[in-house]
Amino acid sequence: MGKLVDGRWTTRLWSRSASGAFERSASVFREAITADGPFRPESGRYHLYVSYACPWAHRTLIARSLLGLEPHVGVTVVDPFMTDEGWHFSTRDGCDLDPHLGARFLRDVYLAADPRLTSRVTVPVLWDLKTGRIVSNESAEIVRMFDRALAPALVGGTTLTPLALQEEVDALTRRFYNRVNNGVYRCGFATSQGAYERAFAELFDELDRLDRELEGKHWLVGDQLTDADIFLFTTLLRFDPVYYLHFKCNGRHITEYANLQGLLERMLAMPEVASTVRMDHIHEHYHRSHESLNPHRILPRGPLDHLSHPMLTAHPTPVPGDAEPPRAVADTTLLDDDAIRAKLAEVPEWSRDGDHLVRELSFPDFAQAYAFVQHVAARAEVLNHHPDIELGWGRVKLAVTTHDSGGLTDLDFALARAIDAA
Ligand SMILES: N[C@@H](CCC(=O)N[C@@H](CS)C(=O)NCC(=O)O)C(=O)O
Repeated sequence: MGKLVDGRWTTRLWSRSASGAFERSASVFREAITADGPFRPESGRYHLYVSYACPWAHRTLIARSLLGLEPHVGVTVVDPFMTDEGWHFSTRDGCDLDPHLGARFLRDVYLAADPRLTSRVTVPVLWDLKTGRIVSNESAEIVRMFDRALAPALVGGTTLTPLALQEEVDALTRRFYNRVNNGVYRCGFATSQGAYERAFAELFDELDRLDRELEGKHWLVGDQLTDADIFLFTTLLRFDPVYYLHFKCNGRHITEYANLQGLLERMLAMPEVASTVRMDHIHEHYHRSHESLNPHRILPRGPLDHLSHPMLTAHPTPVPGDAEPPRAVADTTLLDDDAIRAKLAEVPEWSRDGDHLVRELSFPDFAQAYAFVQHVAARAEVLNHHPDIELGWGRVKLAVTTHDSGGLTDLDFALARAIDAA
């Protein structure tokens, strides 16, 4: 797994905590959509980058779906296999190419927001097409701003967490966050027996308690579905097929908890929720991406084959990004062919930097830099070979990077020439 350090992608091994406990880093983008701005509620202005595999990103997909925000917020789904390059875009089933920045990797979206960023590159990301900034990469806060600001302005009607229940919901989700949602990761990524035992005990204490508290009730707080149910659901869903084995959470299955299993089934019975579930992405992501836990990337078979679970086959899983993607703020017509040629002529040569051919261009504003990137991405599409593109506020860095261990190939030079001839 890698991260960005001062704008550069690095995959060196990170030091472990002295106790062997898994420590999750805090999300760095923490702004919000609010009626008085600067991120105002507007249809088509915001875009979610998610993985179907990720329980945190899944929260935002469910909120978007339940609140009726699909026509207003576009979605791009990354490939479930997170490699050493981090999350990437692909055309595999259920995945999307990046429609806005033409990025190859999710890290390029982060770098477009801040070229000198130091951060992990996580999903979900709420991207603002208007300013080219990341509003937030913190799932709980994205769900809350959808519920409090975006849906009331654009849809009306449904509320996930009514104000009267907010305090209770927040206290409960805070209580089970570290013990359950993050608790499964604390079990899975512990690097000492003691840290694992502590995480394991807290996880099952909390699951026992939640199961008791759900006795005779449909929902965790009040008599309606709230954020609390969504936040618990995305962990429950992954528990038996993945966490039980892969993260060593083998105290009990969720199917052994009558009330937790009831909540899981109640949520899956809602078409708005079932349509956000891709068990194949979940299964693949965890078992293939965590090399330290499963070095040979073997996908475990059963006995619980959740890929054909009856609850899910009853609800086919359409791609929630089916809604027409919102138009980007920058329009390619902002730069015509002459302008593109003039721009390339400003820095006429590619410079060679190890295994890269590099070209850095500056622009008066983000919109023009963005339009240029779209143009180049369209050229690259024709060649089915993509340059690395770093998009900054008024800056674009193109790098043609070889994927051949023998160094730059004819294909790389052809791509550079094709961009020149754009
Ligand atoms: N605090 C974040 C956590 C998001 C998160 O950790 N996402 C994981 C996927 S499940 C990720 O993208 N990990 C990549 C990494 O840490 O490098 C949130 O709740 O939104």
